Amino acid sequence: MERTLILLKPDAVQRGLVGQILGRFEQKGLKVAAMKLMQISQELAAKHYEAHKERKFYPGLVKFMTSSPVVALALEGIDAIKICRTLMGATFGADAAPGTIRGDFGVSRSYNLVHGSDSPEAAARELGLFFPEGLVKYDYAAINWIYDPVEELKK
Ligand code: 3AN
Repeated sequence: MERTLILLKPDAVQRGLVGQILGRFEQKGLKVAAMKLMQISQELAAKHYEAHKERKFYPGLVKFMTSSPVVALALEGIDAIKICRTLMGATFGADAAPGTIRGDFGVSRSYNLVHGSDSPEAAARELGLFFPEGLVKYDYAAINWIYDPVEELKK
């Protein structure tokens, strides 16, 4: 099982799209392994977007991400990182394909509704930043119907 950090950004929360966006991930078969509504501090935004520090859009990005609460999610599943990024769609709403979250809910280059880790290394780092307390351990009742227990869940 792979884990990924998903952020429902301030525009998703303020536009009342949290339920619909979370539903996209849930209905695909991803397990919610942690979830919280939170205000991102300047320090956390700086750590999270460290790789973009020198980019022209960085100050605006940090301002946006700290302007209003986000919903932070840890999602779990086989190939969770790739699956989440496919569900999210291309970075900018205007380019994102219909059927994807960004393609269906937005048009903006800056307000793009959702963040998803882009590699296992990034996921581990970002999950540590947003969930230093750890994730929530529980058995996911649907798991044996989301995956073939014989072919996909064998230990
Ligand atoms: P993605 O979120 O699809 O992985 P990245 O990693 O290229 O996109 O960019 C990180 C974040 O920086 C994006 N979520 C986006 O909000 C923001 N960003 C990237 N390019 C721009 C830009 N030209 N103008 C404004 N924001 C940008």
